[in-house]
Amino acid sequence: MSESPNRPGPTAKQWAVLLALMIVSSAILIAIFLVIDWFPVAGSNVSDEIDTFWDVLLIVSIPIFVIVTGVLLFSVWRWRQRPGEEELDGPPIHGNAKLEVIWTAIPTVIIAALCAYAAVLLLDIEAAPAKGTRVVNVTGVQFAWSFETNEGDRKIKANRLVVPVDEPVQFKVRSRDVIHDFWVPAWRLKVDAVPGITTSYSLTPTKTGTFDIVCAELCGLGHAYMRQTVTVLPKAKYAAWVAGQGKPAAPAGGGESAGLSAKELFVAGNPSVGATACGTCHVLNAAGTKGATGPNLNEMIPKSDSKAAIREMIVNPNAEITKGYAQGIMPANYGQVLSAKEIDELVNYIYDDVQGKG
Ligand code: HEC
Ligand SMILES: [Cu+2]
Repeated sequence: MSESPNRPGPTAKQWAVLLALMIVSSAILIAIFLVIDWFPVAGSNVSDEIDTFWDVLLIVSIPIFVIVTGVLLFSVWRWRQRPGEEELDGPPIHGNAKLEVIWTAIPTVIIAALCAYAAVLLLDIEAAPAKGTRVVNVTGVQFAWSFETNEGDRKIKANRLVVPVDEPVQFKVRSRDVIHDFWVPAWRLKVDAVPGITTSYSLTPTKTGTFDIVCAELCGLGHAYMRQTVTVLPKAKYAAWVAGQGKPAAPAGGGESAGLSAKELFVAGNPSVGATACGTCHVLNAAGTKGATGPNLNEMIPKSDSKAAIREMIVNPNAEITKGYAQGIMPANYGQVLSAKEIDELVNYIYDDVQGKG
């Protein structure tokens, strides 16, 4: 078989055009990508550093993409098969040592530099928190987060995360069941909640407002619903919130019965035993809750249902699934973590409201 002609590479003029095109398109692409608003508001002291890192990655990667694509397209055009060459074999080429050294060395330098930058950034973000930093214990359970913090002699437990602005916080993250991941996109950091160990990160919220908390690790059927919010308050408002929370920590040995009323349980649950608030997922008029993950209890429970039937739905949620909803979303642990009395009271509370006697 005969060979096709060995066509030389680009002429000086082609090089010039190619280079100009690459520079212009890199500049345009970088401009477009930097203008795009990739992230939610920057709400913590580390958000800006992380966003800058992202910008640097874009600025470095776009020219590489353009060079690779440019060389590829030029080669397809320059060394395409011409009419009459269908039967010819390509010219024998034995590689190009100089080229290979260059295309190995340059990426090595780029990757090493980016890794060094990332490592410095990571060390900075993961620096140990100063002594006395406020600690918030975060516990993940299918499919909700609960939070606990000490303010002086008060132990504050809540299904809501509230923190003051401009004060460092360390989050100690745990899980009661499977792996979850505690992520507040506005703060940029996330960490897995792994059963059996405590993971953590620290940051300083820098913006007041309400931001999403998202579970970032597929953790079961209700994973998509494992969303809550964090409220960052000005210091004075935070102090007022703390003052309005519960009573001083119960003396040790207080046991499981926190003596919560049915309404308290429905609205706020009992994070210390792992009981997720019913109201996160259910509408109940008496409780004034608006959760939409599970059925509206006022509308879905027939008036003919007995207390025993309602009790069964709470203790054994997967025995019978309400039409239109998936199994495995409603926590199945209430029978274990609530006392019989607490469940009785919850049943009466729901029953009365459904009957219109609430
Ligand atoms: C994470 C969300 C979630 C939480 C928290 C939750 N539920 Fe549910 N619940 C559901 C879903 C989803 C269903 C429908 C599927 C099923 O039947 O298991 C449901 C079904 C029910 C039903 C049956 C309703 C009907 O259609 O007849 C009752 C009653 C109920 N829940 C009560 C409660 C009570 C009381 C609590 C708190 C102690 C609670 N739920 C907590 C999600 C939740
Ligand atoms: Cu989760």
